[in-house]
Amino acid sequence: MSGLRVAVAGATGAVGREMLSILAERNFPAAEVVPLASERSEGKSISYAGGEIRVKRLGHDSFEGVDLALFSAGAARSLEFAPSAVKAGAVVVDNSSAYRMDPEVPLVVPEVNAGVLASHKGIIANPNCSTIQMVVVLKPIHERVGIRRVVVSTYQAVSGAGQSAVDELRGHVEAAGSAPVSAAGSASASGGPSGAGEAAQLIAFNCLPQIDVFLDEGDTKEERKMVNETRKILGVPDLPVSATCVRVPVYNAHSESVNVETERPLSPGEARELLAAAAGIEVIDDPARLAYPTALFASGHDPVYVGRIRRDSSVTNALNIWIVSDNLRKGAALNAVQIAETLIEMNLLRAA
Ligand code: 25A
Ligand code: L14
Repeated sequence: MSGLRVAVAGATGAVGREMLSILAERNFPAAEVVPLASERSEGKSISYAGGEIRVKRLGHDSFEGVDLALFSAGAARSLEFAPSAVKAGAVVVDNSSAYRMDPEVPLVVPEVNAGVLASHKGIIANPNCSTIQMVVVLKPIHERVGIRRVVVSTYQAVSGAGQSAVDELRGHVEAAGSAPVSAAGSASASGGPSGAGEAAQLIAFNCLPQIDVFLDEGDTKEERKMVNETRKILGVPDLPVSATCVRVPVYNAHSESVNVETERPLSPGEARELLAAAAGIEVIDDPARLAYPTALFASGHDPVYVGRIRRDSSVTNALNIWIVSDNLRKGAALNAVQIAETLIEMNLLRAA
């Protein structure tokens, strides 16, 4: 069998490594996988499908003969190199925020809006992880009863900020094992240890109400992304969405508390049935057995897990929902590979 030539830009990062393992695990029709990263990683071996492949340096000339390029090396690298990949004839699935709000670029979660892939012009954007797991749940509710407003608070794992942030949390936890960490003494005068440049305070044993940079109105960029991307994916440009994004000392998998106000009533029982039947969702919701999804449970798995579905009686039609998913998988690498699989099914990417 021939198969596709697939490049992974940022292959040595937290998301890039996950992309390689998901491609192998799902038997993606790849004849060859080319791992690309910075000069730091050039020449290193990286495991893929039980073997080892050699990392090459990402450059403008990396994409000759490449059919599909998965990018996860940050927005700056996507802006610089994705156009070269498209020029060379590749279809790009970009995991960064670089092109998401570009009206020419489809922003896709296959369970929600696969149809918009038909209009792609070479680049397809993979949404923000927190947005993906929320819209998978919002879509069936919106179709059934119409969504009037969404209020979400996130509990985001450090893996979202990359491998270095995971290493940093591990370092803090290990340091605390040998010497007590005091709340007052932990963050240094210079601002303390930092994650991917955004966390000026200790993340271990703490919750930081800041993900990405602050914007003019006091929102963070992560909060703004959740609002704008949710509207674009659901195709409701003026949908009222309010987000608060919080980093918590969890290694992997994001959790979210979501309040959904709807046009028409939807009982918790009906919502459970509706969501259990929806693609990509698993409902775990049995308070009598203390059954609800958690980050530790979701990490390493594909579904978007939903639980704690209950009525919010403070308004006429509203539900509270707890949503958990692996941010490196459905929130990033898995969704990107599913986009590629959907492109093949829709004959939008040269079939293998
Ligand atoms: O630059 P930005 O816009 O701030 O974005 C980069 C950040 O975004 C993360 C990414 O995670 C990084 O923290 N990221 C991107 N998309 C994401 C998403 N959807 C996302 N996080 C969550 N969800 P990362 O650090 O795990 O991965 C970075 C990958 O990008 C490659 N890369 C970086 N610069 C590059 C480049 N590739 C090509 N050209 C460039 N100029 C990077 O490759 C990695 O694959 P690498 O070779 O630089 O990384 C090798 C190892 O080195 C570690 N590392 C990272 N930073 C440093 C470092 N080591 C030493 N010093 C550093 N400053 C990495 O953890 C990796 O293991
Ligand atoms: O926009 O740090 O895809 O948890 C994904 C990871 C934003 C930040 C994105 C995190 C990034 C987020």
